[in-house]
Amino acid sequence: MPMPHRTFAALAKRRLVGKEGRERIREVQALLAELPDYKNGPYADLRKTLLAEVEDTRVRSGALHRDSIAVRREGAAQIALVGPPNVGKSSVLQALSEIQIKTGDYAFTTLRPIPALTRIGGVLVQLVEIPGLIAGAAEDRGGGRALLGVLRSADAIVFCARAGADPAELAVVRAEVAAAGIDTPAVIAMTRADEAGPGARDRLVTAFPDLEVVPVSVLDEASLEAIRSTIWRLTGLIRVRLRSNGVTEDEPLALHPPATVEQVADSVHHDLAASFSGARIWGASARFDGQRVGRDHVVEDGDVVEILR
Ligand SMILES: Nc1nc2c(ncn2[C@@H]2O[C@H](COP(=O)(O)OP(=O)(O)OP(=O)(O)O)[C@@H](O)[C@H]2O)c(=O)[nH]1
Ligand SMILES: [Mg+2]
Repeated sequence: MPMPHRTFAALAKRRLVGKEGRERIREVQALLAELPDYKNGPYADLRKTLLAEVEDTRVRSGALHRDSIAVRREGAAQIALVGPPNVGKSSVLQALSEIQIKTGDYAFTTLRPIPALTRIGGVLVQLVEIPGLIAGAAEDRGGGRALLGVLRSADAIVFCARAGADPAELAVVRAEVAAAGIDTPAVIAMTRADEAGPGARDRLVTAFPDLEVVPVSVLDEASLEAIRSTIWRLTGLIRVRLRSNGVTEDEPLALHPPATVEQVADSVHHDLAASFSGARIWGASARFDGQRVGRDHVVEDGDVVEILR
């Protein structure tokens, strides 16, 4: 039985006293998450009031207006970390990158999408934590629409589910993502895997048979390496390295397959793509080392390409 709506309203009021800005929005979001999910009646009205409160607070504080939620794209691909509160999204983001962010053992530590760059096999990939997607997000509950807007531009999603948690928690989030019409490639990271009891992974596999489940613990470097490879596969990109004067560059180029030698040249410089005469190839797409190919030759992951001027 949920508590009577008047009691909830009084409690909400009490919890918001003296809070402003981020702190107030965090409290409102927590209240929204606790609010029974009635579509009509006093609880629905209360939800409207609370949602208006989020808007008002954002306008008042100026710091959290809609635009500030946007994430500038960087790197070769953008991968979103999405999941229920407190599953360890920020911790994974932090472990995979070099940024310092707030983590906490309570829900809604993160209020806005947080981007971080990570290098995978020499290529920069942008990870973005999407916080606070709760039931009703697709109808803008908890500011969900703006968050889903950020998610929409991601190339792939890593759904995060805490090891041992009820898979239904992630199912709620996934349903909101689906309701928003977002259907990008995805996997599930089973977070806090060091705390996993027996059968934790199997329960997730059973609940989400269509998605790969990868256990991750920020305390286990090998599991972080595994999620890195999984993320790379999710991007769908291939890596090629350039060679000139007999020297192969360390930093690979990332390309969307199928990619031709012309596209390789173009990603170096548009002028080069217009003027080059062909290429030499080493790697999977070459019949032999240093094979001479034309501009339409299709490269493969791991190839080394020497553009001939
Ligand atoms: N044992 C263990 N604890 C973890 C791991 N990852 C995160 N935690 C803990 O889980 C709690 C939540 O971590 P956060 O990274 O803040 O989780 P979040 O999903 O970003 O949370 P919100 O932003 O509030 O939604 C913190 O107390 C972390 O220390 C892990 O791999 N193992
Ligand atoms: Mg967080």
